[in-house]
Amino acid sequence: MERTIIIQTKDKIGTEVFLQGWVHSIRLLGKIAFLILRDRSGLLQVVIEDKDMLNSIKDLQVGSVLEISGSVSASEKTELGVEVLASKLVVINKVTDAWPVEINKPTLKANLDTILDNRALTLRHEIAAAIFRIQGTMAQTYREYMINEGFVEFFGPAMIASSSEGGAEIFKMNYFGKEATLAQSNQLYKQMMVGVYERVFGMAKWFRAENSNTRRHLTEGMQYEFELGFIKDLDDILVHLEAVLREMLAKVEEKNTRDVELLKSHGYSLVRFPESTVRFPKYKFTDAIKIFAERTGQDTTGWDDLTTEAERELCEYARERYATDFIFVTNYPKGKFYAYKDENGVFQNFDLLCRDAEIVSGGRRVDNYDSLIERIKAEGMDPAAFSEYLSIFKFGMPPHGGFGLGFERFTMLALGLENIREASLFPSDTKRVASQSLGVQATTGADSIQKSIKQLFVEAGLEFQVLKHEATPTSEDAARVRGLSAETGVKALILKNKKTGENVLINIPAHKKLNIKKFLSIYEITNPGAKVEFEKPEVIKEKYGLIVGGVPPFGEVFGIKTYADSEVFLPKVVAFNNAEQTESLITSGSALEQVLDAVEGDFID
Ligand code: AMO
Repeated sequence: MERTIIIQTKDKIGTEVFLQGWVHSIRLLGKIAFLILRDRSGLLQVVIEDKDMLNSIKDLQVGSVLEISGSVSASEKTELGVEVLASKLVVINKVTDAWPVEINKPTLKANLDTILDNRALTLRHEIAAAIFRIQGTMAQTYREYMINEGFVEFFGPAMIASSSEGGAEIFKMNYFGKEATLAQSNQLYKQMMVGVYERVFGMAKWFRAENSNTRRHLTEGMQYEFELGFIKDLDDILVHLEAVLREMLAKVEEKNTRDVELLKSHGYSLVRFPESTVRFPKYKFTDAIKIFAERTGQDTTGWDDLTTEAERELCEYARERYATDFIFVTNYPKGKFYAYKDENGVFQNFDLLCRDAEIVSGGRRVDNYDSLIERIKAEGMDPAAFSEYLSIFKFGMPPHGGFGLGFERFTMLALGLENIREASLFPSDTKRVASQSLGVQATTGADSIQKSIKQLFVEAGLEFQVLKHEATPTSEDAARVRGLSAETGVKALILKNKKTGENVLINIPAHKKLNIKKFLSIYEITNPGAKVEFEKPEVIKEKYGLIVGGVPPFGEVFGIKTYADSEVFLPKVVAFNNAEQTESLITSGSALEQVLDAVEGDFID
């Protein structure tokens, strides 16, 4: 029998259907079970009454892949208006492992770190799935708009010889013994392509060694590139930008109705445009900072860029005055080396701010060979490294300009997401590559951990002493051989989250007892409903190369989230076993507080 997609069952009441999908949930009620099946089109209730079938599903976990045959009947109790009574059920792939997070609940009850650590699985949650379906619509609409307007799509290189944006945020790589870089954007290439097609667009990867750990920075992303030849002024660019953004959101509302409703029902809200006949508000930089100064009383003298706070405030202003989430700021006092200055020395560049941050940069470009050489030199760069780019200006470049739209930034702000990482499938940032934590490459093995911890103190210029001694399996032993009082000791305990298997490390004063309830009250904020137990010594040995009694307080060094009771930092002298039972590091409480990356709280009786 041909497969029926879940959404089609609505039109097949009274007939037999053959379904394929994943177990979304199972409710076993003795002689009857309600199994919710998920496929690409939605969820369906399957009723199971047959004894053997009930037996075969009783220990099935969420995500198991099934084939079900059955008859469709109308049902007032289900959202779809139908349900299926199963006559045959085949388990194609059975899930037996416990899920690290519950993906079948309306909200994913896990913190962002856990969500990203398990990205391939958490993407299956309906909210994440909705976000990226919407992104797909945005991408398709961008492409369609550009093609309809006579732009040609181009695919620029991601590995390039020199910088494309200037600045220091460049990933360099060893390229067969020579140096190459990962493109910060397709800037130079889109300009080159204007010489070929006049109007071009691209959807390109960029890479930036941006050491900013914020809710809006990534190190890898996509930019919607756009470049237009024979422009008169900035407005030739802005009209397209405004129109394509409106079109992208309009198509999302039209094609992704269910996804948008789902997001709205979870408190997300779509970005607000001005009335269809009204242009986006636009302010020159000098006027924008005046508005900021007036609204906040802050002194903006000497500013050549907007601060994060100013961007937020200007967006607030746009909302109050124009009832829109967008505002252009033009003519910044500084520009990149390719940014055009008019005859009055004013940069013809702009940023588009949305909700509280910049989502697009753009402007007219320098099109004169000699001025460009000067500008490149002024940035401390060597024009020889730009020879191919520069060649186009000797062979006929029209007045031109364009923009780069940060795709993840736009998705985040257009949908009202909290964090840019939610708008990137497999985000890379200062701590992750393709969503995988660099913590998995954390130091392991007592020797390396020990050295890394000493290094932390050395780098911070803090004093410490190292004491070699007999093995000290307990904190009492440790205090005795150190010749210090028990109050000076720091006890590092490794716990395990029973549901996710994640380890956490808690530091408490050696003479005190851990109060798990108090710890959970903090831990539960980011891990709702979590239960914890002490990790087994053999697991600690295997995972981190550490023996209990030698575990140091620095969990982050070996990739474990770390907590510390505030009392451990109080004593003038503190001591802890540094990765071995036979070595102690002695320092002061305040020095420890400076170098220990830990969540502080009250975790003791
Ligand atoms: P710019 O460097 O301003 O301009 O980048 C354009 C847009 O890309 C996004 N973006 C980022 N998003 C997340 N994390 C980052 N680290 C990050 N860096 C940039 C932002 C930003 O507005 N070549 C020019 C564009 C042009 O003039 O055509 C450029 O790259 O949304």
